[in-house]
Amino acid sequence: MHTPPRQDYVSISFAGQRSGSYNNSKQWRRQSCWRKWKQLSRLQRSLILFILVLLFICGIATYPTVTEHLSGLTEGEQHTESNSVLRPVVPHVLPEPLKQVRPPLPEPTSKKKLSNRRGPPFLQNRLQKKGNASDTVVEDKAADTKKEGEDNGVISWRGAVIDTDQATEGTKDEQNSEDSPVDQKGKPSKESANWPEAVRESFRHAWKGYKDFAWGHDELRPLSKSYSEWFGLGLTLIDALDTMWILGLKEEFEEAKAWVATELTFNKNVDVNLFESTIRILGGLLSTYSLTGDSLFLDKAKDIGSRLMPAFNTPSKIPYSDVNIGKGTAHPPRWTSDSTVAEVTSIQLEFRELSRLTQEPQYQAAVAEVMKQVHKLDGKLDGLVPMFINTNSGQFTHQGIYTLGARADSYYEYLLKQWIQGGKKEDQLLEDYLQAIEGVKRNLLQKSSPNGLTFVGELSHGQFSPKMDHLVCFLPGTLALGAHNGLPDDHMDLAKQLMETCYQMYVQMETGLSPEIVHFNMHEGSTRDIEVKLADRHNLLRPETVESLFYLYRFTKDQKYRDWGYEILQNFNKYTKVSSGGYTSINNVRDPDYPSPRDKMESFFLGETLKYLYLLFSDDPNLISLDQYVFNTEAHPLPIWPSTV
Ligand code: DMJ
Repeated sequence: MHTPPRQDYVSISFAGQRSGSYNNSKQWRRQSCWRKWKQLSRLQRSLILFILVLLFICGIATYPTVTEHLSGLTEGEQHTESNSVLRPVVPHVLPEPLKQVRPPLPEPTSKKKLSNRRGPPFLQNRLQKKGNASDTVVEDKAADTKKEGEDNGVISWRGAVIDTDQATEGTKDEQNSEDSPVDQKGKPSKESANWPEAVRESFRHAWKGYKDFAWGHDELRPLSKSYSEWFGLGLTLIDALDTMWILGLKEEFEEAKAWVATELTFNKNVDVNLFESTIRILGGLLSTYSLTGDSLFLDKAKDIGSRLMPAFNTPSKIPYSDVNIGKGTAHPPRWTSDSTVAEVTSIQLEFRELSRLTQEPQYQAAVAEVMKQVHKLDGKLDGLVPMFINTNSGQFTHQGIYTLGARADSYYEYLLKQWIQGGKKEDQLLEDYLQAIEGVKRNLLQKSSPNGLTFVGELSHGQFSPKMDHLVCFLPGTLALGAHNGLPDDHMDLAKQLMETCYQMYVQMETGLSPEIVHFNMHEGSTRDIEVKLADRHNLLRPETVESLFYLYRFTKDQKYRDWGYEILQNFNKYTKVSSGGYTSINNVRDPDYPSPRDKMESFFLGETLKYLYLLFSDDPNLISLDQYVFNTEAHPLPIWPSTV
C-alpha cells in the first residue's frame, strides 16, 4: 500500500519580511537575520534565548525514550493498531523477579554468557526446569482464584456430547503408547501431568482481561485496559468458544454463549474481510455447534455464512476480499482488484460444512468453483502458486513469487484438509497437494549453515531468498497429518526436520519466543544459522509452531514435542502476560529486559495457541480425535464427513 510522503518540515514566515528585497544570496540572508535580531527588544531576545535553552535541555532529557519508542514503531505492524505503548507499562509484563527464574542453559552452553545467545555454534534446548508454568506468573493471581473442578467432572460434562465410542485414532501409535511406545525418545515427566492445568490457568488469565476490559469487542488491549474493534463482532469471544468447551471451562463457556444468544447480531453496516470472518466466525460457530449440538450456533453460522455470499458476485467468481454484511455488498480492497490466493482458497472447509449441515448447496458450490479455477490456472511452479489472483480476470497476478508464508500458506493446508474432510475421495485435491509438496522440496527447501537446519525459503523470479515466516511453521503439522492419512513416509521425515527448525526459531531468541520472520544463513563459515532483521523481531502470540507440535506429538508420542511446547508456554507467561489480565503481543523477542509490549491480544491466542497447547498436553487421544475431526486454519475442529458409501 502506498502512503503519502510524510511532511518533515514546517514553514514559518516572520511578519514584516520584505519580499521585494529578497535575493536569497548567502550575504543577504546573513545580514537580514542579524538586522532582524537587532531590531528585537532586549526582552524579546532574552525570551527567545530562554526558549532555545529550554528546548535543548528537554531534547537531551528525552532522547533515550524517544529513540526506544521509535525503534518500536519501525517494526512491522499488523492490522490497524498503532503502537502507543511506552516504557511505563513494563512492570505489567516483566516484573523483576521473573528475570531470576530463567532456566539455565544445558551443560555445553552454560559456560557462555546468558544474555547473549546470538549465534550459538550448536543447537539449543533450554528446557531445564520443569514445573507448572504458573510458577512464573506475575504478581496478580486474584483472577485465577476460581479453580476448576476435578478432571472427572470436566470430562463428564464434555463427554456428554462427544461420542468417544466412535474414536478410532491412535490405532497406529497411541493405543500402545504405554507398552511399546513408538519413537519414544523422552519419557513423560511427572510434572507434565499438570501441564493441561497450566494451560487452563493461562486461558482463565487471558479471559479475565477480555472479560474485564473488552467484553463483546473484537480484541483486548491489555495494557491500556481497553479494546480494539476490527469488525465489531466480538471476534475474541467467538474465536474462543470451542477452546472453552475443549478445556472444560464450563462457566466461562456459558457466559459467552449467553452473549452470543442475546447480543451477537450480524445485521450491521460493517465491512468484514471474507477470509478472516470465515475462518474465525463461521469456523468458530460451526465447530462449537459440532461439539455441543446446540442449534444456536448453527443458526448464527447460517446467518453469517449467507451474509458473506455476496463476495462471490464477481466477474470471475473468484471472491472479493471484503463484504458489507449489513448491506449485502462486496468489494476488493481500495487499491487493487486482486484477492490473495490463500484467502480465496482457505474458506472451503467452512462453506462446505455449512452446505452439509443446512443441505443448501450454494455455499459449497461457490467455494468449489474457486478450487476448480485455481486448479487449472497457468502460472504455477511445480504446484506452487503465486500470491495474488485477480477478481475480474480470474488469473494469477504478480507472478513469479512463491512462498509457503503469508498470502499463500493455507492454500496448501486446505488442499490436504479438504481431501480429508470429504473422506479422501476428491483426487484432484490430493494430486495438487502432493505436487505442491514436491514443488516445495524442489524449489524452496534448503539447509542452513553451520548446523544444517532444514528450512523453507522463498523464490522471487528465480532468485532464492532464505527468508521464512513464522507462519510457515504450520507445515510440519500439515505434513505429519498427511503422513498419518497414508501419504508418503518422507513427508513425516520432513515434518520432523522442519519441526526442529521451528523450535530453534524460538529457542535461539533471548526471550525463547520466535520472531515473525527469520533469515537463515547459507554461506560456509557462518557462525549462526538464524538471523533476525530489526523490523521482524515482533511476536504476535501466533500458534503455528505449537499447532505443529500438537500433530507431531499425537503421531509420534515423542515427549520432546511436549517439552518444547511447555517451554514456549512458560515464555509466553514470562514475557507476554499482563498482570491485570490478558497477554500482549511484543515488539522485540531479542530483548528479555524490555520486550516492548504492543498492547494487543490477538483473538487467535485464545482460538488457536492455547487450544493447541492444551491438546498437546492432554493424555486423552479421543479429545478431538484426528480421525474424526479436521482443524480449520483457525484451529476450529470440523467433523470429517461420515462415509456415505
Ligand atoms: C490465524 O488467523 C490463522 O492461523 C491464519 O491461517 C494465519 N494467521 C493467524 C495466526 O497466525
